[in-house]
Amino acid sequence: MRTETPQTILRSDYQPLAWTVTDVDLHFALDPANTLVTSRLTLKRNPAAPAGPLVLLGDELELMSLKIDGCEPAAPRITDTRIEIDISGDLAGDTVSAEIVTRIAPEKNTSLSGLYTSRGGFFTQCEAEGFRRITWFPDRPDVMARFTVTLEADKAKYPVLLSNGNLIGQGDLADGNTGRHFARWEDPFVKPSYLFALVAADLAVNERKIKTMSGREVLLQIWTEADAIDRTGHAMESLIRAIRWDEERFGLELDLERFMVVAVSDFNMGAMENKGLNIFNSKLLLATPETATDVDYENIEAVVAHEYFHNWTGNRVTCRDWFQLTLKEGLTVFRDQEFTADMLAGMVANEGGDSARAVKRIDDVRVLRAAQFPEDAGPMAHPIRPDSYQEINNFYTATVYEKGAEVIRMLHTLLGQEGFRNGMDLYFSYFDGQAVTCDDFVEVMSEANNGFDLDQFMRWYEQAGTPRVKASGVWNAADGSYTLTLAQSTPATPGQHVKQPLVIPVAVGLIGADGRDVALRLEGEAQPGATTRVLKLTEDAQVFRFVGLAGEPVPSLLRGFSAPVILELDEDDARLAFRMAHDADPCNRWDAAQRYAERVALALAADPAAMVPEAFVAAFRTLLNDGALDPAFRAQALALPGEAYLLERMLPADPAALRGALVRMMRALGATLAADWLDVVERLQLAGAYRYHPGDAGRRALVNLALRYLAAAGVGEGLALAEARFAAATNMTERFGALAALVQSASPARTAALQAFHDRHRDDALVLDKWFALQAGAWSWDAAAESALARVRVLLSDPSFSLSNPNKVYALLGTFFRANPGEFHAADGSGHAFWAEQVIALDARNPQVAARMARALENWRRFTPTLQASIRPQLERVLAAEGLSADVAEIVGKAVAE
Ligand code: 0A1
Ligand code: ZN
Repeated sequence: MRTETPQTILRSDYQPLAWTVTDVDLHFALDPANTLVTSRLTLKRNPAAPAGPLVLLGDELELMSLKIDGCEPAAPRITDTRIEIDISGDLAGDTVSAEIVTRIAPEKNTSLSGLYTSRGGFFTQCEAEGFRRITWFPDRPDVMARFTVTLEADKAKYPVLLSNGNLIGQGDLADGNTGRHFARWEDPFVKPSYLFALVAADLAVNERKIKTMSGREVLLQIWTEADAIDRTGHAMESLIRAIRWDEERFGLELDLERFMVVAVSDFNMGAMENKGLNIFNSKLLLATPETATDVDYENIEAVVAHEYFHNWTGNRVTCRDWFQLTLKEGLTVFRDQEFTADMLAGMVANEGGDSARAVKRIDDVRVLRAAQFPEDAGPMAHPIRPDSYQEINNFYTATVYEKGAEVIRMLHTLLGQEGFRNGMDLYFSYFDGQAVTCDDFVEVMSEANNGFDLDQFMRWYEQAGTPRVKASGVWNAADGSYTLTLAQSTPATPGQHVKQPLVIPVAVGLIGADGRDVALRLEGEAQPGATTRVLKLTEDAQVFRFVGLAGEPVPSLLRGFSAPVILELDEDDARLAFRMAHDADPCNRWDAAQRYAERVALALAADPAAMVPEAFVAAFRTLLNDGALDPAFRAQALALPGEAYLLERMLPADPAALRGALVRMMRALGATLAADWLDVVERLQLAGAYRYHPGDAGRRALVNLALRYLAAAGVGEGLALAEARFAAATNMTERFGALAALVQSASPARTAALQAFHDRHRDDALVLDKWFALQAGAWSWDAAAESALARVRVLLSDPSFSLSNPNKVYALLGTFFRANPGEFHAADGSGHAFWAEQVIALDARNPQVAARMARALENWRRFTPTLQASIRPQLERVLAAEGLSADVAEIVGKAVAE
């Protein structure tokens, strides 16, 4: 949809509709150029709303006919996007029927929202407002109806016809319709229109029957193009594990006779939880050891579980309006994070499993810091429940998802596992089949926990910005006490200048001089207790006094990352090194290494002549050689913090200077620790067939990291190992890890390796995405290296690249814009001009994808004045582009607003 002046929608404007829908009967005569959609609705006066007209919403639809109770309505008010019909009193009773015929052209739908074609099949994506691109409808999540769907299509081209729920009929069509067939589906559960889905395509199926906890037999199906059916095994196993986990942890059972998952190659997001018919971006569903890395395997398991978990948190209980999005997303991300932690820990249960759980938590924290913290510090900053939006598709954000999950995690921390579960049980008992709000959720959590006071906690839903917690400690040797002062503040964000104190659970430990945790005793307590405890910070500042200590402790704060805040704590290098070596909390141990690396990186960026401090390298060496530590943990702790996160910590942000610093650090750590890294490669090498297993994955990750450092430093033996490993690899994790090491180096072998990789996987779109991304993200390691922009431009015209395929765009342009700031922000401004050119080109096809790319420059005001001067005209150029979408207009408009 194109708009001239962006409209702002306010949360405070919510009104229930006067007419809602109870039953929907859809008929699709499918054809790529000319699909006819007949919709028969049963509409009901909504007793909870003031009287008003029947409202139907549409977007790019051709209305063929419209009848109310069998007749043309007298004076409908029709615009491009809205139909209003007054239902006269005598017609009305309390229900009316509507019959609406609409014509659409799925093959022309390049936005991938609504009904579209992909590789010759039909697919839908209706969240958030795609259903109105299929037919006229009160397309809002608070309208929950029962759907029956009939699909008709050419049988040879589209042998498989799927929709939500249960199959209740199928067959060939009679005379006049030769070659066409139909299928009829009925969904027994009420649902909002955003959960509607259909698929009509030539697909193969991998299916399994299992019994649910109550003993019902259910059919699980994974559908994909026939040549990829052998890649669906991991997704199927993941689905079964997710079903079992939800039964055990939350007592939630699959409620359908059949649960289907379909892979599609062209998809804007990761996957979609349509009722009984999940649709997945193929990159998050299909895997074999030969084509997918350990990280892909883990992501697939997490996303399969995420979409499955939505069946209860999202589908059975849904959102009243889109401002409540975090109600389903924050909660479901929390659930999938817990699921993954349990699965990983379960696979290494004989080693305790705790490290695997911590490694997962660190992954999640890394994502939050790299994606959500910058969002919260820029023009798009919003509370997890926003107050306004221009385009809802721009609010599927790290804040709503990841910070939203942190908010749920804090609730879980405050209420405990059992209290949280009781709250969930009560939530479903009250709200099953309804569309509700975040207040409803938090209230029910309180009610299930003896009225636990969560009033102040609600501010997490209201305030944007990442809170700062400043900690300071005073040791009193005379009485053996340690006084910890915690003070909180949240910076102003656009439109929200004054912030109130939040409820912040701060998990605390104190480490003794011997490196061991001491048992904690707060003033007034008779006995020392556990070694980690959660302090509740609710005021602007609070003092906590620990007593009975034998010596000055080293504080370890925010253990397990107990709240989504930035912890400010004055620690010198020696103390960071001490915590790197001893902190009993793996999250904080990792964080100590990150803080140390950050400090060094920012110092080197400020002074091009500075050297990497020896003490820093020594601290890394100690960690690297600590054989008692899980390799997966070591791989995380020894990886430098991400560039995006560091830029966020640098003011003014200077990507070129930071890149220079990181290059020096990689080289110093690679060269000085060369023998240690080589030793790691040798010792941790795995033999035997690939299996997806956290123990193996950790070893592969550490070996790949070792190769990265060695190659970056140009260590001959390391480069030779990378080449050998690349040639001999038997799985994608090892092959790609070795390739990445070579490409991220000055080695001349990188060109031939890239070519060999391309030749081997030339027909595999998903693997080629990795090939594109690797080149777009590569740094320049020697003066002779071609610029990343030059490479990206060449790759744009590679025959396997396409601007119409979101995965390709994310791999090539997304990686260049977001994961290669050192090159994207080249001093000559060439990257910025390229950005504007590409955003405008993309916007004409797919506004959602364009808006995601546009976001790469939203934090431009944090950059150096020179860069700002280069970026501003490009933002203005995009904003002035003719026919700019509401999606991009919102992002860029907010970025340039004073
Ligand atoms: N609800 C899905 C994500 C999703 C959101 C929007 C989409 O199209 C605009 C597609 C998918 C999830 O959380 O997995
Ligand atoms: Zn979701």
